[in-house]
Amino acid sequence: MTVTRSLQVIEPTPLRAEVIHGFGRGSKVLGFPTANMRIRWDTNEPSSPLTDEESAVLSFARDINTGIYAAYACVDDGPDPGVYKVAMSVGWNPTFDDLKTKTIEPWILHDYDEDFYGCHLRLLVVAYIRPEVKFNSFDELIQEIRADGDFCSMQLDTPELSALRSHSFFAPRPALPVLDCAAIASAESAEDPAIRALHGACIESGFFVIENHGVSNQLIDRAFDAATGFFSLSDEEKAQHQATAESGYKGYTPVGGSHNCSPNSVAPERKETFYFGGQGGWTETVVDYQVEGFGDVCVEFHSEMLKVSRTLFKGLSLALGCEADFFETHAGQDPAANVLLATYPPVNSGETSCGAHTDCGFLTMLCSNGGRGLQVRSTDGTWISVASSRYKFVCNLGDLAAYWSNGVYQSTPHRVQNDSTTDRQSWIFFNNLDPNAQIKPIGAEAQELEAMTCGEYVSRKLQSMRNNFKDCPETDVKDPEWSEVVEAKAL
Ligand code: ADP
Ligand code: RBF
Ligand code: MG
Repeated sequence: MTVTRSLQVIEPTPLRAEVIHGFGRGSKVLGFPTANMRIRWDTNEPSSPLTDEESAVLSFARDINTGIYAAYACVDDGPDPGVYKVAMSVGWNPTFDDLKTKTIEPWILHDYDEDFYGCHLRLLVVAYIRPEVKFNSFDELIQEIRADGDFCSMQLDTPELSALRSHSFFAPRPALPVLDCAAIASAESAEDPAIRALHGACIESGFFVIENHGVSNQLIDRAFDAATGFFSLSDEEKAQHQATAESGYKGYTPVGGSHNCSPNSVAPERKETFYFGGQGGWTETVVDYQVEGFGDVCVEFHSEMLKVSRTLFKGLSLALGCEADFFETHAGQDPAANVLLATYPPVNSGETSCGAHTDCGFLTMLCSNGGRGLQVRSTDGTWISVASSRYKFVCNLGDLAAYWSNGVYQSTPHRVQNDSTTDRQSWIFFNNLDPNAQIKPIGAEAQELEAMTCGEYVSRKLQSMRNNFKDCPETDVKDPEWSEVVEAKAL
């Protein structure tokens, strides 16, 4: 089969859609993973009205000539912020005669460290290359796709096309600051650039991302595999370890079974959780259930995250103008450190994954398997959709940290809304300091503030949530009108 390619430049066409699972043909093994884009073919009986973006993708899939195209792409909510070159197919994939729907399949000419199912892909289609062909062998198909990659790569580097990388479609969007945890660990003063960056982030929103935290990729991968195994057990199996008030809410809670995070969530928030941990060097083994290694992973994850939180305590002590061991000495010896392992299934219309709230504790660190969901409120009331990478942690300060800092640092409202079509899974680590330690707000006159322990402070709000927000007005974080969600740049 002879295949010829020629460049036919088209009007640059922006498309944005969720990355969904394709045919699982192991194309990664063949060397060209394709980020299949979600096309809403369900317009006769739509599950929800099509957005403008969804309509644009549907029209493109319907109307454009099938064939191979060149494009640029960037992943909105995912692990890597770059704009990269793409070779893509639009059509019926005739080599596989079992496929009955058209697909849009971009092969991004870049190596990503992790998958990004559930994220949104931004694609600017810029040129047509060749028609699609039915090949007689997979070897032939693979060879031609490779050649398409080379051809597109070369063409997309020409000045004419390359200028489109700065198309407004790829304009920078808000992003959380990314901090180097190793630099925080080795810093010795408030003037160190790593500490200044931490200070700036805590004043601004209390939200930041850390990399170089020392938790191995391998442990993180094991954690997500074990969690998937755990949540796939039958309801009966999981219910054997149901969380109760007597268990200190430790254990398993099904969808609909836990408290809401916001008084404004009308329906039970759509999340399924497993909660574990305790004070200080918590080493109690979680029952392995039928999932091999689940208990070990829980213990290891807890202990590794505890170390990282101690590094951040040191950074926060310096940033607030104290001795490096301030938090460790006053309230970090035997901290209450718990982990909430959560799965957020895609929401149905009218549902929330987790309503808007501020965290009641000191420091939260989130390790999420990617996809969409976490949104942080910005000062103008819009919601910023935060990018996910399982190997970088999104950290935020809670109310207790804002209180210790005498209001200098922020505890910012955030929420989870999984409006993608795949589950979102998160390992969320909370370090709420030593429950018996007296809070000593830095820089405040002691007599101005109520004497209180960290434990009292945190449990007040937690109890209120568990009582359905009956008796605690300060937790009444008003969920503003559904304001616009601004898509953040990938991490
Ligand atoms: P599927 O059959 O589910 O589409 P693939 O083997 O085609 O599986 O792999 C696609 C997935 O691989 C994407 O959804 C994305 O998460 C991930 N991926 C990693 N690197 C790339 C890349 N360079 N281009 C496209 N997808 C990639
Ligand atoms: N499938 C075909 O059947 N015929 C093609 O000519 C063809 N060309 C492709 C070119 C590129 C650049 C890419 C990324 C894919 C192409 N495919 C083609 C689609 C391929 O069959 C599909 O991506 C894999 O089977 C994974 O689902
Ligand atoms: Mg694919």
